[in-house]
Amino acid sequence: MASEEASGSPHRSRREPEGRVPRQDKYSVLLPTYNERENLPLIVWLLVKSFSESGISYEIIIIDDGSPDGTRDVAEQLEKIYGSDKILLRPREKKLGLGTAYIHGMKHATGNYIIIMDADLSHHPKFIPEFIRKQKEGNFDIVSGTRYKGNGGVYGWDLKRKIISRGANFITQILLRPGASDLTGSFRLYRKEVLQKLIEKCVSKGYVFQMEMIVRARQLNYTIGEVPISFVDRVYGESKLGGNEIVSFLKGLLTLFATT
Ligand SMILES: Nc1nc2c(ncn2[C@@H]2O[C@H](COP(=O)(O)OP(=O)(O)OP(=O)(O)O)[C@@H](O)[C@H]2O)c(=O)[nH]1
Ligand SMILES: [Mg+2]
Repeated sequence: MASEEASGSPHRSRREPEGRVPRQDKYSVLLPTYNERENLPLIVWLLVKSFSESGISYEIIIIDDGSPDGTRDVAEQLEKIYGSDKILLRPREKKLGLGTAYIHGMKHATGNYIIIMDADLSHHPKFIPEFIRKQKEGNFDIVSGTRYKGNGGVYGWDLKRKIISRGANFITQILLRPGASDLTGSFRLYRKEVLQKLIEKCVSKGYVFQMEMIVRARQLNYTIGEVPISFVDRVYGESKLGGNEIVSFLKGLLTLFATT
């Protein structure tokens, strides 16, 4: 399928007038949350604004993993405010990790495109119309936000965190040559069937998961477009990046290097 598309078969959407999205395209946003009570109302408001201003059909699927801070109650309120066709709360009892949160969310998605992003306001919804434009422009299977190209960047991180992120990207570029500039980021748009295929193939959990998705995408000859994004460190809530994550990232990277 990917090769067909990559070979440039004429695509209906290319004939659409500038800025118009064909009626049948629908975008499902997967929003995993763990202790995001303060962030959730804002991110949802920004998403709704961004989609409605550009006349794009969408739904927002919130996958809350039993957050002790009451994120789920906030999500229920939002469902009431915006309507249960726009906000779909699909919670799980306990914290089961991000990888399976995406799988769970995708089961409920009715869109033909899936957008994955963090709920902590590090990823700004204003970039989504650009992702969509980019996808149409090159008929890409995946569009990945990148902090490491063009106007992309990172704000609010200390030097240590910047070095870790840059370092992880750099080592991976050298070892696996994946053909995308931001491998550890998680702000991306996928064709639904592409994401499904990739999730089936991916074995890793934790931080290395995002990177594996891109590496596998290359193997399967999926095409990847990139959009520069500015990434802002979370203001509310706690960061979960610790020494353990770094060690497991390196282990995962070496496993991928050895097995792909
Ligand atoms: N459903 C679910 N969501 C999670 C889980 N772990 C993290 N998240 C959410 O996934 C997104 C990314 O996690 P973050 O904690 O922001 O990870 P990060 O961006 O790498 O690190 P910091 O922003 O520095 O904490 C956020 O929206 C989290 O709330 C989980 O186990 N289950
Ligand atoms: Mg974050």
